[in-house]
Amino acid sequence: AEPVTLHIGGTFPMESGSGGWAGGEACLPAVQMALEDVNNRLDILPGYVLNMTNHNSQCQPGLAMQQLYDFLYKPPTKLMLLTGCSPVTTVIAEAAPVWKLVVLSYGGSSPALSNRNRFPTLFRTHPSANMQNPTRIHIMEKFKWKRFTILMSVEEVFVTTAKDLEALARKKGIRVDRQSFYGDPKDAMKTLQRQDARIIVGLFYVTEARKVLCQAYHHGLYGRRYVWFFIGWYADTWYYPPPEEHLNCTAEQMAAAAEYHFTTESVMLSRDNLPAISDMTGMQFQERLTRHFQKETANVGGFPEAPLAYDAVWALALAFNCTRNNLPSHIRLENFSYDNKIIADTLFQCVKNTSFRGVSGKVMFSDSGDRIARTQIEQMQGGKYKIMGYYDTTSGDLEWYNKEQWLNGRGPPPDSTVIKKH
Ligand code: ABU
Repeated sequence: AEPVTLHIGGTFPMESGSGGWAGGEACLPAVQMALEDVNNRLDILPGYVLNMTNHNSQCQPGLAMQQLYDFLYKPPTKLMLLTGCSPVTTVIAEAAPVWKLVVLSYGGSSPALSNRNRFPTLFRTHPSANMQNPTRIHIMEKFKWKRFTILMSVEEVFVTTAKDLEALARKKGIRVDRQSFYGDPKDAMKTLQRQDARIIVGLFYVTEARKVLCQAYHHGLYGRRYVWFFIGWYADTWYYPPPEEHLNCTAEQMAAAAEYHFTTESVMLSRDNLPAISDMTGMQFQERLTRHFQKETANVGGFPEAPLAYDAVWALALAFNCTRNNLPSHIRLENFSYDNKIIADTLFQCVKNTSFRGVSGKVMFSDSGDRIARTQIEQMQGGKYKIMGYYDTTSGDLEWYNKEQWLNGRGPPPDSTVIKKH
């Protein structure tokens, strides 16, 4: 007999008009690869084939809402939605329960998304940005910094991350100052200069990061007395100034300001030699995905997150499989409609109980639908990122390679002006 098609909807930010995350460039091919792999497997969803309708959300929530209505009101009925980028995931996951839809986010890092009351049917393979905060605090303590400043753009993803970081710092007796900006960081940078900020944690999307770095150069907020922490999922070459952004900085100035900054990011690719459920190791997945691109993968948007997108499809397929096996015999998965509570509840339970070895590592969701992951710390040395170590938030263990470098050649700079006693 002909296989039955199960439909899903997906939004991918292929580019980002408003300066958000353009991770669809690598995440869309990763999802398509996973759909192909799942459809070729005889032991998963036998008699069914998965099909995805997808839209380019441009990481813009307004556009994504329109696309959600498109998924809902244009047949066929979708059984689940895949989303990327926090602002888009937020609006879709807030609305989806009205249509009894489960949302699986491969690219939403906002800590706000962990709220089960606000997002009752959301799960994500992308770890929350809060996972970085214990790591940041651990590093502050390691280098004996008792004061730091958060510079952030006013987006819920960064505001909620900053709040959590501030609360953790307070518990450790570390003083935190906070500066926010919307679009243009110039005034905020002047304030940082006035406040004599030395250790600065930046929370913003990459377009804003370039503006910040250029302003850091012009305000002299870089070099031996300053340490910047940036988000680690930007492309490796993020600090090169693209001509269309008309930054008032040359490539050399940007590179000078970027030297010796640190980044933190969740580990998103399994280094395990054991193959994942797809029969590929993380490295094999990455090699296969790399063949899709004509250019250097360091410049492909969403390349680091692609394993999360690939694993999201496997999570979804396994959950459909589980739902099919757990439904009463008179109800079939393909009969799902946007008011079918039995199928929706069974599917929700199946996603909740997900547990498999993915190319991004072990895939499991906490009660709030979150992913648990280790953090990787890197430092830019000579224009290249070098791994400094790993932090395990669950155990509190820091694996540190003592490879950090400082411009003064001595050690970490102080967190404020040192007043000499005579
Ligand atoms: N690692 C990409 C996260 C993007 C976002 O949360 O919008």
